[in-house]
Amino acid sequence: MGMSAHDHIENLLIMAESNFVDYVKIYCRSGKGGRGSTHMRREKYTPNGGPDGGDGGRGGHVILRGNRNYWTLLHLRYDRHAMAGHGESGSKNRSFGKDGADKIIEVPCGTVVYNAETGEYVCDVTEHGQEVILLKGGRGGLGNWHFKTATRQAPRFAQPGEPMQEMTVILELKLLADVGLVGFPNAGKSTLLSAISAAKPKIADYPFTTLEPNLGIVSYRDGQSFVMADIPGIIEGASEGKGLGLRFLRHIERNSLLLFMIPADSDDIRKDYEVLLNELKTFNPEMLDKQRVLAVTKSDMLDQELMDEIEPTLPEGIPHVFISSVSGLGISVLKDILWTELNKESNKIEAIVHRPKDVSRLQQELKDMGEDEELDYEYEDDSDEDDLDYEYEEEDWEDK
Ligand SMILES: Nc1nc2c(ncn2[C@@H]2O[C@H](COP(=O)(O)OP(=O)(O)OP(=O)(O)O)[C@@H](O)[C@H]2O)c(=O)[nH]1
Ligand SMILES: [Mg+2]
Repeated sequence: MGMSAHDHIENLLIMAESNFVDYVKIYCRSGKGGRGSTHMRREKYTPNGGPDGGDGGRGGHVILRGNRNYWTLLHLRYDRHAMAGHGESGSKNRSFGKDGADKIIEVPCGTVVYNAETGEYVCDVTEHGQEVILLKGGRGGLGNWHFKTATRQAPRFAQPGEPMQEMTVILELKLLADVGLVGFPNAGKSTLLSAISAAKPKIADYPFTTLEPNLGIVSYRDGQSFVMADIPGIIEGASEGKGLGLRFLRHIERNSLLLFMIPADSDDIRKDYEVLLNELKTFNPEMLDKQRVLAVTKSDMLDQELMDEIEPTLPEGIPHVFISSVSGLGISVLKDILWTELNKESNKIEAIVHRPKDVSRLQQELKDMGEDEELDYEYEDDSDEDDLDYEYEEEDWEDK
């Protein structure tokens, strides 16, 4: 049964609340360093025992860690303040203060971090287990005994801990796949993915069936495999924000190969190809550096004669194949082509430069995602006025 336009719009609205979270805004704060102690040793028979104040502990870092068990950023929606612990102050007997606890943020592989205020690229996490220190905890201050000199037997000062750092960041998920599917809505992208992988994306005869990206593992000969990403259809103007395309185009930024999919019943395959290409280029010119393959989909609708007629009109300089996910036509040839292209040395080096975000555009996207709330955090001043026998003086970090 078909779906009315109205139902369809409903569906698009539901998307805003979908579980596929590919943007999340969080406030991060590292821990400040504990300060050095200014303690003076005073024992019964050594009233002027000298300085014995220990060093402060390091403040906790805010660390991002790649975790292949996460596929979205959803879990972070409920944990928007990532705060590491403060280092504890040093104390007498040259005792070190305890280090503050690190705050580890588990993220899916393919997470890119931007500064929410400036839109600047900060870092990315691509590998399982990879750890990136997003914000460094402050170093602990040195205790007063470090500052004892021949002429200064009783330094009544110590170093303060280094301050904490804070930053509100946008985490963005860019799926990592080898092959990205590019096509207009209804081109048969999801059908292909379901035909050659175990993925079960929704398929239907109306546009924008796919509202969120799907990944599938395509097995090739001898136990080898590659990953294919099916994203929502792209329409003309997608790079300016039309349809769903823009939001998802970034998911194929990291694919090393793009499979263009244009149905056999298109009026002008070459023109459709140019439109798609142009959208990619407008979005990010580097997308054109990727290797491309063209599949003419739904070719079960064609006979050999028609294929021979269409063939010379296809765009030059790009491998093409007539396929049908329904009849199986051309599918193994397609896999051969994809495998060959993926393994070409020239296609392996895939270095997308993360450009800064256009902040105004980003704000709109965040608003659409419900990610535009203010996250500033008010924290209590928990500076610990502990066992100080003396007026506390600070030895600046710069001096050391
Ligand atoms: N005859 C024929 N129909 C196909 C073939 N592949 C897909 N279709 C049909 O084309 C329609 C669209 O297929 P989808 O796979 O949902 O298309 P899509 O490109 O994922 O579409 P969006 O998710 O909206 O972007 C469905 O009705 C499919 O059954 C094919 O090889 N032959
Ligand atoms: Mg689809």
